[in-house]
Amino acid sequence: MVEDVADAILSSRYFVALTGAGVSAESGIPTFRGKDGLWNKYRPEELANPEAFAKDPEKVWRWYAWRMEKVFSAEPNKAHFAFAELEKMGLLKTLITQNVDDLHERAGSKNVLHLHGSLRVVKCTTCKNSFEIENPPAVPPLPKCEKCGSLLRPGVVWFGEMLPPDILERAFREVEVADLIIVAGTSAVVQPAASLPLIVKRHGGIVIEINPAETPLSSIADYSLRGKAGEVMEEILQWIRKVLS
Ligand code: BV8
Ligand code: ZN
Repeated sequence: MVEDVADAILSSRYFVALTGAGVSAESGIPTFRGKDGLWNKYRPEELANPEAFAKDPEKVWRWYAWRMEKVFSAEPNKAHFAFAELEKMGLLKTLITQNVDDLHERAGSKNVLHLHGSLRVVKCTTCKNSFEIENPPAVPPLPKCEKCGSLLRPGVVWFGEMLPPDILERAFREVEVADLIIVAGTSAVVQPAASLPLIVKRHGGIVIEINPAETPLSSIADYSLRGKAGEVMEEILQWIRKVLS
């Protein structure tokens, strides 16, 4: 199966990837819906949405500062490095991620589309001020905008919020032209991200899923590799290196 996937990648014309929290799991970052997932301890409705933030900004900020700490001190894993290597080889054209960590970039990926924003970005709730951070803010006190004094918020897309239109538009254009997509580490339940692989499928492209568990995507995937992204991506990369050597 892995060699078939490697062959499919080598004969693809336009190969893209969609990743989710599962590709950062082997870096020690908790996923959302897994057994030890974030949503088991907290309810997303309570934290990752504008109403929760308006109701209790300090509670939401403390949760994000904790996640930032985890992400900023984590290291990319073999999955991140494999995607970066496939891009360097000129095989992977674009990496579309739902993740808000920067592990793909830190592994060397250049062409990354963040559908749900990034924990590295903090933005003002009132003016256009938005900037990257090195370290999580110490909360309390609530972080305030230097320009206008309003409350700052994490630069991520919350439930019920629009995805950045330019990024979403580019992601749709990518899957329109893709003839192969690897979907790794996502439970494929969050919209509109989960609809991207269906577009590749609809126009006859190949869908490859990498996930230890079944997902709603499994039934339409051409290949479902039941395993950890770090291990499976490493195997695929080894096959490709062997064929190219
Ligand atoms: C929008 C950022 C509307 C914040 C996130 C009913 C039906 C359909 C849709 C909806 C509905 N009700 C509401 C909606 C819309 C909603 C939605 O899709 N809800 C779902 C849950 C039903 N979507 C939205 O609200 C989006 N906005 O629709 O706007 C709109 C339209 C017009 C005008 C105005 C508004 C916004 C969605 C973005 C929300 N923000 N995160 C933050 O991170 O705090 S979503 C959150 O879930 C994360 O970003 C994450 O990226 C995303 C998806 O999760 P996954 O990445 O898949 O992670 P998960 O834990 O679920 O799964 C991990 C997988 O990895 C598992 O399958 C596991 O088996 C696997 N795994 C584990 N270990 C490994 C592994 N795989 C490989 N290797 C391993 N080692
Ligand atoms: Zn401001």
